[in-house]
Amino acid sequence: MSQPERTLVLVKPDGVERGLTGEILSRIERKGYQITELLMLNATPQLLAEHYEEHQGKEFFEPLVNFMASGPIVAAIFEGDRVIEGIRQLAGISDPTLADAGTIRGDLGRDWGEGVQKNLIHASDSTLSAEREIDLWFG
Ligand code: FUP
Repeated sequence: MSQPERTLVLVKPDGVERGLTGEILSRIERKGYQITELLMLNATPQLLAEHYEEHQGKEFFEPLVNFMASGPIVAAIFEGDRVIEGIRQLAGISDPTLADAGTIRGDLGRDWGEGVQKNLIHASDSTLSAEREIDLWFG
């Protein structure tokens, strides 16, 4: 039998600070996916630079890393068939002002007039990034 698909979810510092950790994890659990690992941590700039390596050099990179290092993050591994696509769908698009109602970012997120999108959740976007990111945060 093949391994169940896994993905990395981060409740970002804005989600933790606003008391939305339970709501966010609960939406994913209610969809039917299972948490197999869970931790709360303060991420170092080094970890965040690796996590967001594809964005190095972009204008939002430094504000993004500063934001992600600004408070505790809840990191989780979720598993289930097509969990990567499923959680990306639940999360909604990156821009929280424009994310569809019904999604985590659309229902709970907004713009705050800062140089970075505070959009509550990170979810891996492919099997390759899921394995890389799980290794980074839980390895
Ligand atoms: P996502 O896959 O939705 O997490 O989004 P990206 O990988 O494209 O971007 C990573 C993070 O960078 C986003 F969650 C928010 C932030 N970002 C900005 O702050 N400004 C931008 O113009 C693009 C992304």
